[in-house]
Amino acid sequence: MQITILAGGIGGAKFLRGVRAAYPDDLTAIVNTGDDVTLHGLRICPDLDSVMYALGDGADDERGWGRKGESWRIKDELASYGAEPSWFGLGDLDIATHLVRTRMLDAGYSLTDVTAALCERWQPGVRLLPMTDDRCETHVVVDLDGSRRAIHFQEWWIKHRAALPARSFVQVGVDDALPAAGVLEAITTADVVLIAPSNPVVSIGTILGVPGIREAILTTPAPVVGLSPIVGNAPVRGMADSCLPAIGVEVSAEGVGRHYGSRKEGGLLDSWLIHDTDAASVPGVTVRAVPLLMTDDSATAAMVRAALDVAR
Ligand code: FO1
Repeated sequence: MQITILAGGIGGAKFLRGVRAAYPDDLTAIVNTGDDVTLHGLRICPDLDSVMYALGDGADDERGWGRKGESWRIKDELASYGAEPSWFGLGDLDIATHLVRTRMLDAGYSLTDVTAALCERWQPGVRLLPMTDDRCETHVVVDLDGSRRAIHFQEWWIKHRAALPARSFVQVGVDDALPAAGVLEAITTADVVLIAPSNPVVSIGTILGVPGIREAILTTPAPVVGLSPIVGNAPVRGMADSCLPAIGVEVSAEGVGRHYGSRKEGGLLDSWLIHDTDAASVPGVTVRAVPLLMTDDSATAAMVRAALDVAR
């Protein structure tokens, strides 16, 4: 069963562990790279790393990102030098990943090739594809110190804890970005396409902003099933509730489902899974209420089986 999954970072990583538990062969994840950032001369790809570490059993599940058994000696040393930014959590073990990635990128390898090389070690059991090999970093337009400006997503999310109201989101460079090799094919040749319960704006929305990807979703013969990242009126984790208002979408399973829209009307979805305590009507989309809390891999696997079931 060839399954292609659009995924972001923390939620996407948990979801992919469930997909792998339920259907271990022939999985391809198209991962958001809008969170990517260059800091201290290192190229950092948070969502690709969260997914790679989680599937490779190297992730700190509590923290949600970075490595288990991590230490922060280099981060502390950088702070002692006053080397900004000090707000970004650079772990010692994580730095090795960024050093290998940065060196390979500088040598001319694509992010796709770099990711494949890093996965040689981690053996995630899922093919990880960046949505694009081109830089398109999400920036957030905020009012700060009396002026309106665009700051990098990581600065908004980490330094400001997403507390500055987001006026809009801009993926700098996305209009010139090309889908990475294999991305469009993974969507159009899949048996099923799943949209992970990731942030609909800065993760899924960013992936869909890469020219060609939305069209591939619209035209693929595979059924497209989304899973709601919102339970009740709040995201299970992360900051979707700080993002959705910026694009005028209600923070609810129905709001996000309608935002994604039905493929019959040029949208993304054939089916939409919502949590069993929620209700939603999405014109042109089959809605199914099932338990959507990814409490462990078997709970997530059950969600995935429900998604495949509704896809049939
Ligand atoms: N998230 C934080 O809230 N604080 C951090 O200091 C932080 C550092 C960090 C370092 C590497 C990495 O791969 C992810 C990191 N994240 C951190 C998560 C990062 O902000 C991601 O973009 C989130 O997962 C949102 O997608």
